[in-house]
Amino acid sequence: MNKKIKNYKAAAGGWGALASTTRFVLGSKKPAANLRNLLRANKVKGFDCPGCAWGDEQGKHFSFCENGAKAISWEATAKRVTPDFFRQHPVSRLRQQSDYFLEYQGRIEQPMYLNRETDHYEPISWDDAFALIARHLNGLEHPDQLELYTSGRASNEATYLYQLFGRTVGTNNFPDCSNLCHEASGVALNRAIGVGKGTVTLQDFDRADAIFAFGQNPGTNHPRMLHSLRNASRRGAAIVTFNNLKERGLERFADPQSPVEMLTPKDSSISSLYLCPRLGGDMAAVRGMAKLVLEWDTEALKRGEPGLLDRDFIAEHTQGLDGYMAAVAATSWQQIEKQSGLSREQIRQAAEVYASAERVICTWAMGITQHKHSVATIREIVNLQLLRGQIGKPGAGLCPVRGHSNVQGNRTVGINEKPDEAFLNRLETHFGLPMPRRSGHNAVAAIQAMLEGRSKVFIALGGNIAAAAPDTPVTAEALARCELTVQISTKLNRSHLMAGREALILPCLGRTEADVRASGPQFITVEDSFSMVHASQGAGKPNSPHQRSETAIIAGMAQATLGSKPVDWLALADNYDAIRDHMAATLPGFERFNERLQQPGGFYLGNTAADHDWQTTTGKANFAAEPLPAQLLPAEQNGEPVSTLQTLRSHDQYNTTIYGMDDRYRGVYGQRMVLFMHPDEIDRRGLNEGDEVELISIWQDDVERKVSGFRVVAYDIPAGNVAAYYPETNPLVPLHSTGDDSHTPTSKSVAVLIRRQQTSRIL
Ligand SMILES: Nc1nc2c(c(=O)[nH]1)N[C@H]1C(S)=C(S)[C@@H](COP(=O)(O)OP(=O)(O)OC[C@H]3O[C@@H](n4cnc5c(=O)[nH]c(N)nc54)[C@H](O)[C@@H]3O)O[C@H]1N2
Ligand SMILES: Nc1nc2c(c(=O)[nH]1)N[C@H]1C(S)=C(S)[C@@H](COP(=O)(O)OP(=O)(O)OC[C@H]3O[C@@H](n4cnc5c(=O)[nH]c(N)nc54)[C@H](O)[C@@H]3O)O[C@H]1N2
Ligand SMILES: [Mo]
Repeated sequence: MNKKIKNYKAAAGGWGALASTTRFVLGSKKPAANLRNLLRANKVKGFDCPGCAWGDEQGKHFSFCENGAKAISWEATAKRVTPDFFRQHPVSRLRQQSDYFLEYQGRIEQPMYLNRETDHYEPISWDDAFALIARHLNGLEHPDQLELYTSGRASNEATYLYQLFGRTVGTNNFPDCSNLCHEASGVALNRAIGVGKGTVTLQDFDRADAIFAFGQNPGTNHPRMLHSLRNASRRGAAIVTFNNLKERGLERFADPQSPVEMLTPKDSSISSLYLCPRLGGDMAAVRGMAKLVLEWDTEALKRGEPGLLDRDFIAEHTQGLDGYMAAVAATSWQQIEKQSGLSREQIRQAAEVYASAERVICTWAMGITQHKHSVATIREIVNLQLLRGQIGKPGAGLCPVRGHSNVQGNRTVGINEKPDEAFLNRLETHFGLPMPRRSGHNAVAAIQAMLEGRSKVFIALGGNIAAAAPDTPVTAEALARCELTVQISTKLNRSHLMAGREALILPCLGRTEADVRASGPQFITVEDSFSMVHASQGAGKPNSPHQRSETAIIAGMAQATLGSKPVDWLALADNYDAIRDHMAATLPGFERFNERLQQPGGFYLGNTAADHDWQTTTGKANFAAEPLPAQLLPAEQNGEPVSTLQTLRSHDQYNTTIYGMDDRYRGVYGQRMVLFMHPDEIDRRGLNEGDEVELISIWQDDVERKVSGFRVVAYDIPAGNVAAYYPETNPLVPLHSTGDDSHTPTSKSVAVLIRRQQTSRIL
């Protein structure tokens, strides 16, 4: 593979994206079928793109993007991982292969059981696999010894059945990928506005005067968002970006689906103001904006002009403004500038845009949610929006941009380790069974419980926890200590190799494939970042007749373990309408579910905060009055400089799935083991571009966390901050370095020492 670093000059999207899409479709071994598939993505009668959770613009000609095309082509491959493959490759040898190699082998064809004596996975029948699971579950001393992990691609129907299965067994242990992702958004928004979701719809982007995008890389991770941003910027709306790095997609974009933009040299610039705060500096930056807005408000009032605050909104809908104003007054400019890494002048420019806009949307993703003070940072963004009543009016609001395509839906239908009382009561009444009341485990707590032997069986509905979770060797040890690990998966991954004493891989259908059950072809439903619930139906021919739908697999496990308590599980798996009837009876907002799905484009679940119905403890929207963190990470340890590392995604990956070795927009080709660093910092450390370094993270324990073989790349990033790809850097993230109240690993602020690689000479 040709490794190189070469500045990418074009806009995001454009011909580069079209060329890359074509390459992926042609390389998928099923080009004709995949082209048909792409044309069905995100259409009213098609499937929901498994790429991301951005909403669909109805009526658009094509509704996929380059990275959606990769996700679709990657899933719909003709390649298979057969029993023969496993006969040829012992597990210990597979462990030495890269994540790219593992997933590249294709779709898992049959259920497989790990034989520890031979170190090989061997085929097992579905019935025997379900019986093995039932034997383990029925042998547990306590239901809380079971962990049920979910990754956010699974459907509403599958996850609803999954939570009912877990709760009937008797546990609320539902660790899920969102614990590693947007948990802080849910916690902060619930406390502030009484609902853990974004308040805007896709149409609001057409009406906003200003959009503030914090800590996210839409060019790679939600490319369809660029269409909304591009349209907004063309209308003259201001787009203000806060990003630790200069990301191409936030600078310039050419729409690969627009003939005019493709054929003329004109591409759209996206951000009218682009600020690069230090990692974790956003709370300080937003505090600075609020400080100016409050100051300008006072001055305006003194001059006898109308103030800047929306006083009617504040009086009617909020509480806690005085406390917040005191917290702002107590925060000095010196502290704001130091922590944000931005000057007062830069913050003033952002505040001016904010203060002069009638309608403002704030969006954010992992650059905000994966820090120690993420909940406080999101509360600060809400504070700012409350000052001018920017919630619950057209063109304004809060928009956490979700990750996995159905992660929001999973939460809505009951994947929650701390379910609310009302939901449990409804389940009890409807199913006539007591539901467990003990709080369950989130992802970090589940790993700790497995490590200590308190949890014994781990079942995963998708995902790849071995690679996605922090502290890789610790997570591997936790899985190894389980009596049984079960992975319901499409493709081979690291988690299959980091298995428990007994282990199963259960191969499932993907979103793009036809799912035909006894009552005929089935569809499933998903919810996007804008609370739109809609149907999704695949049409592709399944890759193997042995694979089953996720719903059928869950029903099989449940029936073997529980019999028909409290439902005939197998009958539900034969007709998903019947599952939706149970959902309609137990989930608020899902009344007449089957009927409402007939509407083209699905239906809106609603958002109480957008209706100014504040379901908080105070019955109002709450200002938070927290001080800024006393300090972020230290700048040195024992005289050695310490950098703050963010772990992020390249353009050619989907979380732990590596599609290729390029990160086109950042100019990286043929490699992933790179460390982005400011040129001055490279000099100061006596390094050169291209040098190999090792990274050692600093944490309160004595464990050495180290990764090596990273090449230094000069990049436009604040000095003292560095960036490298996930999951290669996950061994550096300490399991217990988590966000306050969110318990999310601090993957965007890891304290690291950077040392020139010690090359061992073997003579
Ligand atoms: N193609 C593709 N699409 C995806 C995914 C994928 O892996 N590939 N993953 C999906 C999932 S699960 C998720 S959660 C989303 C993730 O979407 P993103 O949140 O965009 O993902 P990251 O790559 O982690 O990028 C973090 C961004 O925040 C910036 N950043 C980091 N720390 C800070 C900070 O402290 N302050 C500020 N202001 N900026 C900061 C980084 O420079 C980077 O641009 O994407 C989803 N969509
Ligand atoms: N250091 C660091 N760590 C991180 C992050 C970070 O930014 N930095 N980001 C975190 C975030 S935001 C997230 S969301 C997590 C992601 O964590 P996960 O959701 O656990 O991981 P994925 O890589 O998305 O899972 C990929 C696997 O899912 C399976 N799969 C794919 N499609 C399907 C399907 O349709 N059904 C089923 N059953 N299985 C399927 C395939 O076998 C594939 O190998 O990682 C987190 N970890
Ligand atoms: Mo995520």
